[in-house]
Amino acid sequence: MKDAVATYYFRPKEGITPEWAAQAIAEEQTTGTWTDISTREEYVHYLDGQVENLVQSGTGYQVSIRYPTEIFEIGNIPQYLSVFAGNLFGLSRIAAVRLLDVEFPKELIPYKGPKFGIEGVRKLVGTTDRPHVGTIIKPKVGLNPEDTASVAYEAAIGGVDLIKDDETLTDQKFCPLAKRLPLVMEKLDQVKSQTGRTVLYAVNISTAGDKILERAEQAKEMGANMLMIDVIVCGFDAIRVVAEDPSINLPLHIHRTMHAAITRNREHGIAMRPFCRLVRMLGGDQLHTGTVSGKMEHDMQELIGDNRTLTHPWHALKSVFPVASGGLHPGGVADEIKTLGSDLILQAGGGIHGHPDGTRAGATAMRQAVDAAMEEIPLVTYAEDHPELKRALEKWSKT
Ligand code: CAP
Ligand code: MG
Repeated sequence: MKDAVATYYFRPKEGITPEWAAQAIAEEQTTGTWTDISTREEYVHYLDGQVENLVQSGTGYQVSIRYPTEIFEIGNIPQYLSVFAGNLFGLSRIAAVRLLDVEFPKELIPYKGPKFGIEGVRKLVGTTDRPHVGTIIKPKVGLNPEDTASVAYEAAIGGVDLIKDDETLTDQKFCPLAKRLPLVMEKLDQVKSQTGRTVLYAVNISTAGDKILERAEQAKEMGANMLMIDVIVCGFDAIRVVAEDPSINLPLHIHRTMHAAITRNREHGIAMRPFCRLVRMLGGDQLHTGTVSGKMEHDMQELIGDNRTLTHPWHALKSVFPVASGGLHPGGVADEIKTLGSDLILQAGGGIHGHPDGTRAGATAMRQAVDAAMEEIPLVTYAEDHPELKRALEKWSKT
């Protein structure tokens, strides 16, 4: 494949033909504008966008726009986004437009992708095929470093594979990163010596563009074994900058706070799919894509396709671990695995720390739910001789 091909859903306003609207998008994003211009010289036309496969789709239309590779500055993600996902969203004669996916030619991916990927993260934790269980320390802000570390210990000893900061916790006064990180790592070392298990801690290094590398380096020096970046608020290049630094060499957990402002509307904005591709090419090792059963809005088919985009072969880049998170609890685990498969991280904040018997029991209940699902035993049956799971199901569900 030589060119990049972006697929859009769109709905023109009344009186506007789909052909006109599709052409307007192609021109706005490449060599044209709203009117004829005398400066569009003949030699410029090799950069024109081409309209392809215009078809009806629901109450609107779907179209592919072929963008010549030469229009891109190789390796400049902000520039890529300006082409696929720039002015077109504001064109007033088009009522709604949503970028659904982008096919990238190899030439536009001058990146190494994930350093660890699913296999590498599994190797660190010591698993082969079961889903990983993660937790977000809750409350998301407010705990001091000592209590954060205690909660991390309880979750780790209870059985989680991954602990992460929440998106709004970075380096505030009440819980400075330089205090929190060593204390959490100390607890995880303790868990390692007690159980032999390695538990990852994704410390949130999200910050201003000119500071993120420094923060990643500090975290590495302080013993971090995983880093978390919030990709939409930090910008996609934040992943690249950290992933490409040879001195860091840590797996990257990619959270996506604010994505729903862009992805949620089924008619307008950008679907999660292109973001999955960008995160994979830029070097994220695990990425939130949503849950089947949880609290956040989702489209099931899009979710399944997003997870495939992360896990199926693509341009020889390592796969990315999809993270199911948001309102998840042990009662939902079987459905998640059934629909999304076992190359999955099941992450629960409230669903672990809200367990009637506390964090440790909550973590154990999540692991028990995973074991039950992997053995294809109904949760309620498994819960009969697994008290932590039983208590969780009593609180949240009996499925
Ligand atoms: C989950 C979470 C995550 C969401 C984000 C939260 O906590 O920490 O940020 O999962 O959603 O703050 O809601 P709970 P997504 O387990 O307590 O719900 O992964 O879809 O971006
Ligand atoms: Mg959160």
